[in-house]
Amino acid sequence: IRTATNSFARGNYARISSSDLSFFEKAIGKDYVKTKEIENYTSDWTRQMKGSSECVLLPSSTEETSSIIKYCAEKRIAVVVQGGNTGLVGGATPIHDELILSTGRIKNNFHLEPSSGVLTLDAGFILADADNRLAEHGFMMPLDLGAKGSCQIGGCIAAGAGGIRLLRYGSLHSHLLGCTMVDGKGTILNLGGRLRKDNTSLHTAHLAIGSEGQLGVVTSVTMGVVPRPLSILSAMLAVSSYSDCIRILSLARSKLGEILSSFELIDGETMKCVESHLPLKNVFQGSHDFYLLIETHGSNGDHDAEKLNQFVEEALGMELAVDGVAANSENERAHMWRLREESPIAAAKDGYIYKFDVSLPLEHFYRLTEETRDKLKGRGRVYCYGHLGDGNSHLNVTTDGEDEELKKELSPFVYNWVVSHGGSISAEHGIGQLKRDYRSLGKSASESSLIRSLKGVFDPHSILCPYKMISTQD
Ligand code: S2G
Ligand code: ZN
Repeated sequence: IRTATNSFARGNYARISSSDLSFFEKAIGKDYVKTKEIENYTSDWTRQMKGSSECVLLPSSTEETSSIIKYCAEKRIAVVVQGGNTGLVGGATPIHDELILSTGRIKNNFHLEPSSGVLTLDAGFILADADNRLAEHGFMMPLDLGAKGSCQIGGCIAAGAGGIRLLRYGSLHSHLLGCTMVDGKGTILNLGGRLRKDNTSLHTAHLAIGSEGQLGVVTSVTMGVVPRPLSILSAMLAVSSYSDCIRILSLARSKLGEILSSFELIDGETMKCVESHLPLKNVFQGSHDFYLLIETHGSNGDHDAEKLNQFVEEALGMELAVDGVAANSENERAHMWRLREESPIAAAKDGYIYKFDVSLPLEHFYRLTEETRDKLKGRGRVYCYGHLGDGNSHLNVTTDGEDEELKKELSPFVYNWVVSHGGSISAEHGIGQLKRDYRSLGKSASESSLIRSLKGVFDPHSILCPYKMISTQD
């Protein structure tokens, strides 16, 4: 088994001096050069990853971002780019004392073309705020994730976020049309455009998706947004075996068809963890081995409700589900989603957490959880929730305190297991710092070399987000 060799030794980057600070203050204003009370920027939300940055910059525009990056390139100052800092792999968390450049203030421009449903917005817009503004015009953001209240659209693009609507609306690649990015030299790149169809060159804007700040700072995004569904319905099923969950997924695809929007799994251990750490109650009596949360998006509430109820009845009638309930109100629907979207919060309250986000062929999806439980034999608690419809498992392990031994064994075990079963070591969360040592697993040497060359083109001095997804050193 390949084990991790966390080589995060500090590179020979400049240390920030007082003259640097005065340059930044002149460039963006003294109030936006923060050197005090910056803990929320220097560590991730689980407080398990933390850097020693001395300074956070909050530029308000592409141009201010460009002047900062130009200066940092000349001075060889390392920069970590940060949006809402909701990431799960420490991609936006400094390793050493990298300067933090936050896009949180870049939110001046928000322009929707109602006829075409094309939206151009600055990177700092929070996903939920953008979605609320679209609602007034009958549109909706094509992605939704648990962190919607604090993640920023620029960060969603840079992280290649997936979320709970991907099954229905596709990945960000289905929606991104263009973006503005400041590269590692400070050059402002306007990539792509506003057209839904423009096949005249390389689709360069798509390099921004999942780039994790390695190529540049995304400061503006142009994307297609989707009609807000007139009817959004949810149901939950209690299921006693994983194989029945898969059968129910096939039933959902055939019976719900075009209105199927989400198909999420919460396993029995996770539901118990949710009930024990959060003021949330299961929707079913007693505990079951699996819970499925299904959502439909459609344009006719009666039609959709009939289809969804029929689907629930059939799943029960075919004895694939042992219990089932359709939400009868917005509150009931919201409660069902809280059980799923707050599973990560419950797991994080359960102890020191080792988080995974893997894609697996459906036949192996839950086997990984079972084999991890067998391997740990009670040394840790194992939870599984995720986007079953996308084959995306969020395996989480917790221990009462940080267990160095377990930490050394667990990632190599999980990632080698996943790759040997035809999966990906990161379905949607990215590589960041947490998975840095496994980033080449499953990648061809030619592709890894191309990626390093691209990094060299965009960031020749390797000042952007060093020590993480792409490193020209090794
Ligand atoms: C999810 C986000 C949080 C986590 O819940 O779908 O992508 O813990 C995750 O993995
Ligand atoms: Zn997820």
